[in-house]
Amino acid sequence: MRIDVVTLFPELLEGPLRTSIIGRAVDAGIVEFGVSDLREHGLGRHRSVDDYPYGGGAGMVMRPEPLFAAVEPLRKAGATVVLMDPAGERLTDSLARELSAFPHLALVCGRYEGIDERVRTLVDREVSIGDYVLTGGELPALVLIDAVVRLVPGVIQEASHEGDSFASGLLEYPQYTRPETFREQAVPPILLSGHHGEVDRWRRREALRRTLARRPDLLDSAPLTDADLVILDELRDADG
Ligand code: JD8
Repeated sequence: MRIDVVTLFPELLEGPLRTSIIGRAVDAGIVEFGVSDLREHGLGRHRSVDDYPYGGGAGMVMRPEPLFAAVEPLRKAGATVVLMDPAGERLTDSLARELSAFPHLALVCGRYEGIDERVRTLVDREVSIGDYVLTGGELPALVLIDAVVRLVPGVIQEASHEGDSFASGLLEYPQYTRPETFREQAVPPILLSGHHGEVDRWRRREALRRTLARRPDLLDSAPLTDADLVILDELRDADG
């Protein structure tokens, strides 16, 4: 998979894309990144990329010409072009899975008060990472890359996506490692018992308990078995 990022701040992307699991996917040749500096397509002696908004108002708007100059060659190369934008479709695990199947993505990052509206004709999708205001599209692009790249075959142990909380539709069960007792808090004895069947049942119950307590909305769409429904009734009876 190839992912190009179009940005005024290439340095915001470089460290994260070289680090940890994403960096390893690059070293393994599974994903390839290109970071394109919009300033290189800026206009005039000052390489200008923004201008005042027609109709007035505060702040600056990104001009269309540099964005078209940076993105058109990526489109021609076959990229699916994604604009990071607060008005976009919300990034979910399901959208990340869909995007992980494309061979070539180009992520367009705006800054300032936003982009000239005509740039939307250049993009295939618009994606937002959530309802909070950020200063530009670079951190959203990194979030999207992180969510997508880990799903590309070979990047992480396949078995670990099956346990993904959003794959099961539930929150994660509690996890423990050594030591067995830390500051008077013991690891639940069932996890030390070696009874794998009982461990699995305990984990399912705890995932249901946590989801019921913290994200009951998820239970409406999670695939639940009859045994899960019995457990949920017990949990509701026990704690309200
Ligand atoms: C791109 C400029 C700054 C400042 C409106 C658009 C995504 N979930 C998300 N939150 N914020 C963004 C995002 C913000 C951006 C740009 C994405 C380009 N800004 C804001 C206030 C006024 N602009 C985002 N994806």
